[in-house]
Parts: sequence; C-alpha cells; structure tokens
Amino acid sequence: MKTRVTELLGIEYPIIQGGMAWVAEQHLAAAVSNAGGLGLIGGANAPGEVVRDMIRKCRELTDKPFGVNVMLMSPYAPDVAKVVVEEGVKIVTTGAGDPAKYMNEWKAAGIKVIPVVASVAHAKLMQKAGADAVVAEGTESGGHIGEATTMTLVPQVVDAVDIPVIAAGGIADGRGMAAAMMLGAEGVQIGTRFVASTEAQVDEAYKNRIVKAKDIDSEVTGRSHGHPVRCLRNQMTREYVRLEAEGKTMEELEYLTLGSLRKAVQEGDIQNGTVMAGQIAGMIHDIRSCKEIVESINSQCEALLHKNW
Ligand code: TUI
Repeated sequence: MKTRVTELLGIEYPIIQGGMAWVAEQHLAAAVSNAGGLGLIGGANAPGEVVRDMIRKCRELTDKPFGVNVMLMSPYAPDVAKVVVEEGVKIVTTGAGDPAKYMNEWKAAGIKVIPVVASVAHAKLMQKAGADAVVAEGTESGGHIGEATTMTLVPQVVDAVDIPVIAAGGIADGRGMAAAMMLGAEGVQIGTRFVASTEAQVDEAYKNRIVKAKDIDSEVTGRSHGHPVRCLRNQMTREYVRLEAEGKTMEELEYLTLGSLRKAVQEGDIQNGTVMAGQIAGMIHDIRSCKEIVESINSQCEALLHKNW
C-alpha cells in the first residue's frame, strides 16, 4: 500500500507506532520499524540526555527509519527539541501542545514534522506552520486526549488540509485501518495494540490487563481539570473520579497520579498505577510480535479495501 505517508517517511506500510510515555523506548520502536512500519521513541517527560541515549540505542537495533515524539507539556521539551536536531533524527511527531516555536529549527534541519492534533483548527495552523503531515487523534486514544471521535475528526481534518492525514484512536486491526483509509487518512497511528506486543518493555501485568480488558473498562480522569487522560479503570481511577466529582483540584489529587504511569509500566502495579490504554483495548486478546501485528493489520486492511461489496 503506497500513500503519501509511506513516501514521506520511506516506510513499507503506512502504520506508525504511537510515541507512548514510558512504553515507546528503543526496543519497541526498532521492532516496529524492522517490521516495515514507523517506530517512535517517546520523549514523554524524560530529560534530553535520556532521549539521546534511546535514539543511539535504537540506531543499533535498526537501520530503518524511526522517529521521536516530543511531548510538549514536558519541562524537558526544549531540551528534547534540540537533541533531535543534534542526533540527526529525520522524523518528529509532537503531542499535547503546539510545536510552532520549534518548527523553523526542525524544518531547517531537514526533519519531517508531524504534529498530533485533536481539532481542525490546530490541523490548519500546523499546515500553515510547515508541518509535513498531521496525526488526527480521536478521543478513543489512550493517554492525554481531545474531545472529537476518530470517526468525526479524521474526515473533517482531511477536508481542511492538503497535507497527508494519519488517523489515530481506536485502531488496532485491519478493519479499523481500512475504515480510517475510507475516511481519507493515508496512514494510521497505533498505540495500545503495540503495548500488548512481545517486544514492548512493559510489565506482563500491564499487557495482561489490556488482554483482559472489556469494552466498558475505559475511564477518563481529569476531565473537570481540563487534562483528560484515558486509561483502564482500577482502584486509582475509581478514587480519582470520586474525588474529582467532590470538587478536588488537580493539585489535591496529584498524590494519586505522580509517578503512577511508571508504577504500572515498570512495576506492574495495575491497581494503583495509571494503565493508559485506548478504548480499543477490549478488542485485543493476545500478545503478539510487532511483525505479526504490522503484517496482519496491513493484509487485513488491503483485503477489505479490495473486497467487492
Ligand atoms: O499527547 C498525547 N497523548 C499523551 S501525552 C501523555 S504524557 C502525560 N502523562 C500524564 C498526564 C498527561 C500527559 C500521555 N498521552 N496525544 C497527542 C495529543 N495531543 N492529543 C491531544 C493533543 C493536543 C491537545 C491540545 C494537541 C494540541 C493541543 O492544543 C494545541 C494548542 O494550541 O496548544
């Protein structure tokens, strides 16, 4: 399947791995890139030097293209923005904010810049600022989310910009990918399905929580604070949502979320930790290699798009 996204990124399949905090490190990124998709290293809240180290280690694991996601709410975002230039990274995606102030420096360095957007207005701004493509991320996604669904956001962004659109949120198999392509997307970004992969350096308890998740297990914390985060329901989210309804502020509830993603990803504490995952977790029933995931999604998608209805 050739699209402007495969051409732009020099990849075989238009499948991009999400730049997930604490999850998207060099082993996962290299595995997705080696499978013919685009692996991403997630800068998340890590200092620039930690990201530099992950980039160098990823180069040892793959000679295929890979990228870095710069999480713009991070206090280290300005450092990470410099590190990607110094390390000669060719592809950068951004999340959780507006990357406009880095755009000129990145473009001058020959970096392909792909901001993640959650609205048409932001997509248009990004095109004007020189973005090479955008990821239109629906509210089905795990982690920090916007309001619009993938089904409604993708076609509206496709109509609003000329650059290629990559769909994200709620996609974990070839059916979801085919649907996204029918909405006008030229590629997909996938997160949760890659967490439940053999190569993800994530505690088995976290992976198994995704495998066991049901359709209604998804919860959003922080809506009333203007910082909605989607994860799987557990003891922590129940407590958070209860206290949030009582009017507790984000600062008052920080004791529940400080370091909580690391707790879940690295220690496997899926009751007190934050188990970020998208709404599609309920459809994921097994842990598979990145190669199997990428190839099965692509082949199922191609078969569906060629079907004579
Ligand atoms: O960034 C994400 N997802 C994330 S970041 C993250 S790290 C984190 N950890 C704990 C609490 C909060 C965050 C976990 N998941 N997705 C991309 C994304 N970007 N979704 C929505 C947006 C977005 C939202 C508002 C992009 C831009 C924006 O406003 C634009 C502006 O003008 O500021």
